Amino acid sequence: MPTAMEVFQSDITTLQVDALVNAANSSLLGGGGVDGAIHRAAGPQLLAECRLLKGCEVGKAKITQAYQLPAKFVIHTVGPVWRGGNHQEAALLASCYQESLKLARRYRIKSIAFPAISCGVYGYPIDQAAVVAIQTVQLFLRSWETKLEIVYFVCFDKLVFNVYRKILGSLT
Ligand code: AR6
Repeated sequence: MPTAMEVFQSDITTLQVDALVNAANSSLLGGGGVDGAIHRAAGPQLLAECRLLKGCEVGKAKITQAYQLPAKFVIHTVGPVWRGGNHQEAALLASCYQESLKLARRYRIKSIAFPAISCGVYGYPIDQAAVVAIQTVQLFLRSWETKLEIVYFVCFDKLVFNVYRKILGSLT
């Protein structure tokens, strides 16, 4: 069975999936946006485990437990800050999705939910970021055998949801 990809408008912290992806910063010690929401919902044990990880580079990913969240794991990845598009932003953003999916594969994860990494505070234009997100996930799933049954792209607002839906629709 091929892995399904679905777009969802929701607060990612409410989802009962094997893994949630967090759009973190390189300290992994929390912040605003989706990172803040995940830490608030998971509780202080998440921050305690994150402290042991000693940070994370842009484009890389690290995994923790999910504590009070309904998910089983949190995969923390650090997206690039948008600096006009000529600073490896697309490659680094693609790497966030690849490295998160590599961890999902290693942990035999069946369902994973991605937020729109870098599209908030980090300023990545959503229409470009959504193409990178969807194409990278699609390529990974074609290239590697995984236990993944479903990949969710979770959009907080309608605008982001509509962009993803249009791009996914144009591919199928
Ligand atoms: N569920 C799903 N998506 C959300 C949620 C939520 N609860 N909250 C926000 N979003 P951002 P970034 C969307 O700023 O751009 C943090 O301070 C949001 O609408 O969370 O990668 C970190 O610590 C947007 O579309 O992440 C870093 O310092 C998307 O998630 C920095 O922000 C990403 O927005 C990372 O910035």
